[in-house]
Amino acid sequence: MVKNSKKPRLKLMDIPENILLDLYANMMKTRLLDERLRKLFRQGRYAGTYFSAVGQEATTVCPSYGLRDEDIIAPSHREIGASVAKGVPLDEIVSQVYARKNSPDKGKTHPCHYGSREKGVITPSSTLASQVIVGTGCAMGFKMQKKDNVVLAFFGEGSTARGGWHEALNYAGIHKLPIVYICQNNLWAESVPANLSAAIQFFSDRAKAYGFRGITIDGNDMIEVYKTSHDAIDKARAGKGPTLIECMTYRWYGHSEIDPADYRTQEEIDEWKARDPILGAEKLLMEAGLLTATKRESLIEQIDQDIEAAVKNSENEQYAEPEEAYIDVYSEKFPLRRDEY
Ligand SMILES: Cc1ncc(C[n+]2csc(CCOP(=O)(O)OP(=O)(O)O)c2C)c(N)n1
Repeated sequence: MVKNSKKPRLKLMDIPENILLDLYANMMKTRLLDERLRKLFRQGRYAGTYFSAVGQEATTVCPSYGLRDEDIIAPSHREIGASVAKGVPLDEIVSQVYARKNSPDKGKTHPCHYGSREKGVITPSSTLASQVIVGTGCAMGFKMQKKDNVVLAFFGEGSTARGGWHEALNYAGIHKLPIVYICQNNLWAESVPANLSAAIQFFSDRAKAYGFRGITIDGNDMIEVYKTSHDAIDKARAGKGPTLIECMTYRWYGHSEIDPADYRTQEEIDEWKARDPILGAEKLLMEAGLLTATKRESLIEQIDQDIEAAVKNSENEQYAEPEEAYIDVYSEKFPLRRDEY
């Protein structure tokens, strides 16, 4: 299933100890937050629905970790881990889900459309792959401004069937833009299996048509995702153009909390749960003597406390006034002239 996998050649110790532990801590924080937000939805504590990414933590946390604030993330709806690893405060993440006034979008869009101007995360729109187009535009902006910043654009395999997705990658290939495209192939686009989204086995093969490298990796392997994505980020930063990385992974729950996901078999779910990215990382770190059961427990305790504080703060916040719906929607300065960059 996993093509071009570099797994046997990767060594744990190629990555500094503090980074390994930070990656693990960010994955754990993402998991605990995600599970908590699922429960809160089921308790009726906020409206809409919730798109869980439990099971997919390595594919979002590892590429996003260590980016600069000025680098940009263009997420879709299943990238809570990208916001966590880019350093968006928990209060902002939770209040986005609760649609409260203190949320970066002030409650304009629906749960899981995380954004942050300060941390360089574009608030996604509901139209699939639209963030890939906007992200590609940002990469063109960096190139025009001669900045060595990069963009990470995230999407599911189902989104690669959209026309705009292809136009964006074609454009990035032609102009060798500083962007890394990360496909979270979780085998399903709502109830549509991957083989009904494309007639090819590897979605990374799509990069060939646009003149840059595509690679398929084990998206549940923290080390493999970190190494592959950061090699691609370094390449993009050095002006050597884009890369498409297909991460094979799996969402443990339904498309959203209102989906019972009865189109999947229990065997498939069990097989992927056994490949839990967090358990895999724990095993590696414990074997290397970097993590102990006690350290793990105190990490979980601290994260749980921080999550509870963020939930409490969001629940105490107000909703925005209806008139505020128009604020932050239109630019006051438009068009931006070249000499204003
Ligand atoms: C253009 C468009 N078509 C359909 C939808 C409804 N929709 C939202 S998420 C989704 C599935 C997306 O699948 P994929 O891109 O594989 O991402 P995943 O949900 O698996 O993470 C669909 C069909 C939409 N938001 N936009």
